[in-house]
Amino acid sequence: MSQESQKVALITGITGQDGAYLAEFLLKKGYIVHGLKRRSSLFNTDRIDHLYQDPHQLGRNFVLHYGDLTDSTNLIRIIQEIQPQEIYNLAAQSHVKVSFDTPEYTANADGIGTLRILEAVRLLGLTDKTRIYQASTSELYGLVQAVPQSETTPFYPRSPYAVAKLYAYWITVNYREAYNMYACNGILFNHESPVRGETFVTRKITRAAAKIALGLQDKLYLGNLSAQRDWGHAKDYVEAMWLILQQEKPEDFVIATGVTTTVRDFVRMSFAELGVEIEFSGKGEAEKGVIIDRDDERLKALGLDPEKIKLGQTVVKVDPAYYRPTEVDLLIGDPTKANSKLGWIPKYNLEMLVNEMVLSDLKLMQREEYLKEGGFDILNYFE
Ligand code: NDP
Ligand code: GDR
Repeated sequence: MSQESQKVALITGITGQDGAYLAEFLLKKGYIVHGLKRRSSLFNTDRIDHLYQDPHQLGRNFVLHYGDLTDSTNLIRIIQEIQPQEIYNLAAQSHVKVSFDTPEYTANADGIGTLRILEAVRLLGLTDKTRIYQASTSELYGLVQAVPQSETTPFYPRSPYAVAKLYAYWITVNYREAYNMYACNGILFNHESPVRGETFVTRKITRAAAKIALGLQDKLYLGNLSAQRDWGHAKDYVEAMWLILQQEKPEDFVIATGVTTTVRDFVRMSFAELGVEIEFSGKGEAEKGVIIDRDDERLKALGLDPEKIKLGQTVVKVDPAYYRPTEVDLLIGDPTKANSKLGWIPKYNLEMLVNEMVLSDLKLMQREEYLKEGGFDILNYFE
């Protein structure tokens, strides 16, 4: 394909979970992919290092630019330079709990950041050329109004993150209506993967399950075990983002699996994947998860030592520090519109997701154990 006939996309948040999967997806489709990354004191490109191309190479189709959603002039310059046909605005301070600690920054990056992208496209006269995808979220539904949640369910945000995303949602709709822009919201429910950020609950659980099975960690401390989430796989969800920008008319879509699960059950499923059975007892802050059975064959097949799994050991406890001042109790999405209009059907179910995440973290932790045994403890760098 000649470079002139290749489509050009800009992904903000390219170093994040979704940015990495989307970049890979678009490159496979033959796009030239530009990504916005923040400067940081350590490398922050782990998730996209496999896509890296030497800047001295001619005809590159993967290019990174330093930038930030809080910096309008930088965004205007980059968009002017690359003239993208598609912009995927995925950059955000995306942690709900952290948004209670950094509400102003979250509003700036997640709310006004979206406005900056829309304005850049408008000011540069690209409204007919550039299509915009906005990473909206099921957190918009917040306090349960109705289930399952669809494109017509009223919003009731419950965190500074969700309130910032509410602004982003509506400013996207407004620019679409006011300036006839092709700008759409994907209202995505939780989606996870082996490269999910380590402080989101699924990854926190799969990492801890692997460490506990290896004897590298004692306990996992969690917050609200009864929260229910509609969890899908990021790989399926980035395909939906692309489909949303390929339609004749710009519209907003809910992307979800339609199945909801408690955090507690996600814990059970993750340990079960390793051959460890957990039972929960107690209520509220006193709830705990105890090992009640183990499958020695499964453990051995995974290279684990069954002797390290002690029946009766408490491995999960509640720490109220992880509670949120206002919680979102139940999310379950209705993806009917995406199924019928986009033809989007997820390939992964929750069992497949848990399996992939747990086995990937086990491999990672086995590497860590190996290094530790060899006398190299990465946590004790400076000693
Ligand atoms: P991540 O937290 O993994 O990635 C966020 C990305 O945004 C990172 O690349 C991060 O950079 C970047 N970023 C953060 N702040 C800024 C800023 N001020 N300027 C530029 N870049 C910034 O999130 P996900 O990949 O999981 O999610 C992608 C988007 O989708 C987010 O907007 C999120 O809110 C939204 N979303 C996610 C869902 C999910 O379940 N994953 C569900 C619904 C919506 P760095 O690597 O340097 O930190
Ligand atoms: P969420 O994801 O807030 O839904 O936002 P997260 O995984 O952080 O929490 C899910 C639920 O688990 C409960 N929980 C815990 N959460 C974390 N992080 N750590 C814990 O120890 C813990 N214990 C219980 C939470 O209270 C919550 O109910 C994610 C982000 O990706 C957002 O950017 C995105 O918009 C939404 O999903 C859809």
